[in-house]
Amino acid sequence: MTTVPGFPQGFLWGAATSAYQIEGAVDTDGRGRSVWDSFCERPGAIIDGSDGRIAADHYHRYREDVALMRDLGLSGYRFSVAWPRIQPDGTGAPRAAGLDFYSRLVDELLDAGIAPVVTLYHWDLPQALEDAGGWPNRDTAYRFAEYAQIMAAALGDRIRLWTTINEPWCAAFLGYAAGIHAPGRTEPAASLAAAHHLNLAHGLGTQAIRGVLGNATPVGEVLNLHQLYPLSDDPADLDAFGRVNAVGNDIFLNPVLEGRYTDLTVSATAELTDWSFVRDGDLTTIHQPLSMLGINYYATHKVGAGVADGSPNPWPGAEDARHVTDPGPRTAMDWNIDPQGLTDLLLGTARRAPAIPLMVTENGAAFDDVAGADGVFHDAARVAYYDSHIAAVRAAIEAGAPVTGYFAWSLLDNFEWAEGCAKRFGIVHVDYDTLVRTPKDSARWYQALIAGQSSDG
Ligand code: GCO
Repeated sequence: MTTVPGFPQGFLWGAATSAYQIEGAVDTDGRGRSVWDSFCERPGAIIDGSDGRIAADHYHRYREDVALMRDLGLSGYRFSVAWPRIQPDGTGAPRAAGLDFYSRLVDELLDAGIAPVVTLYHWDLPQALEDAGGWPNRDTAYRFAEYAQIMAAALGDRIRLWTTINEPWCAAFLGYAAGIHAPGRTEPAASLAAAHHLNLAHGLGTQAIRGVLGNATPVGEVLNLHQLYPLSDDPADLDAFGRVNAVGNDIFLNPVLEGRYTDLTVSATAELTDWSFVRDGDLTTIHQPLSMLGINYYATHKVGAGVADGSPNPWPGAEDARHVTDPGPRTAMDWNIDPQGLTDLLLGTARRAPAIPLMVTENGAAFDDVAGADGVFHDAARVAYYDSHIAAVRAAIEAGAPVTGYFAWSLLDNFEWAEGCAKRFGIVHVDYDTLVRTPKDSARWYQALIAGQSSDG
């Protein structure tokens, strides 16, 4: 095993994907419908009108994809399980075909020497559970625990690391407040109940997995913590910054790390809800020992005082804040490129949760890739993005942050949610007509880094 200078022995070098974004095969082997199948049918919901019906067809090509990962030398692969393949209606007996797909995938990874890192929920809620109220409905958290128990029994000790919920901020607030992700609801009060029930699902799910596999089973959660900076030290800017931080970060971090919601989280949202959806014992349930905390990082922004314009946004209780990004180079998502933000975020999180190993569970960039005359995608901008951000992780480690893995987002070009197939995050190009995979320069660069051959390393 090689070690990349500046990174600890055993560090996981991986890539990440999610089920709805790559699998396709939405009607295959009895898979049920998810909220994303429905959302994609809503006119105007997806910028280019695309959907995940075929995506990268990974469901049929997973062997080829694992072979690609082996070739790149990855030591870890983070993927998600499509809940509707396991329980088409979100409840009841599991479907053998769904379990079998993930079981085969895991075996294939293990044969290739790649550690499987599973995410149980990456947003593809069974539509039947949404029809029963979705995440604002408390019962959804209990359904999630049942599903987690099924997966723990099926995949067992073959999994290196379980993660429960991916980016609950997006699921709760893009899905139920801003309405730009499935299920497309714009109900800020309900979105706060959704956030609490996603937290509860993490706690109940963790208990369910450890109930099957034992208390030592590695279980964590994945958050897209927002690396925010106040626009100025003007009190109005600091007030807006504080509220955005409260509903962007603290609402997820404090319950899981400390078993409480902060006063500011509650007071900032007091006009929307009285928080009566929090029941006795919930915070203890959410506050399970974390084996790791996953951080997804892309960009930074500054926050100051502004004026609510009445349009739905994903910051319930802080709808009036102004969000500004620094000028300078941007990705195709129009996100700023700020590697220092990743160092700051890792160090800040490490200070808040000193005993918990951290992983960068997603980091990467979309650019408008153009093939060279040789048919290869010379994605120099993406290489530069990875180079600077991996250096930023190294800097955080050197300053004491306990980072134990890094996962490039993403292995493959894929269905980028509301942005459809137009935004490409892969280190491997996917031709959506032929489904042919072609590693981009960034994949070769990452391969060399992992092999310890990078000039940079
Ligand atoms: C996530 C992410 C991914 C996105 C990526 C680029 O939640 O894990 O949203 O699914 O594709 O972050 O936007």
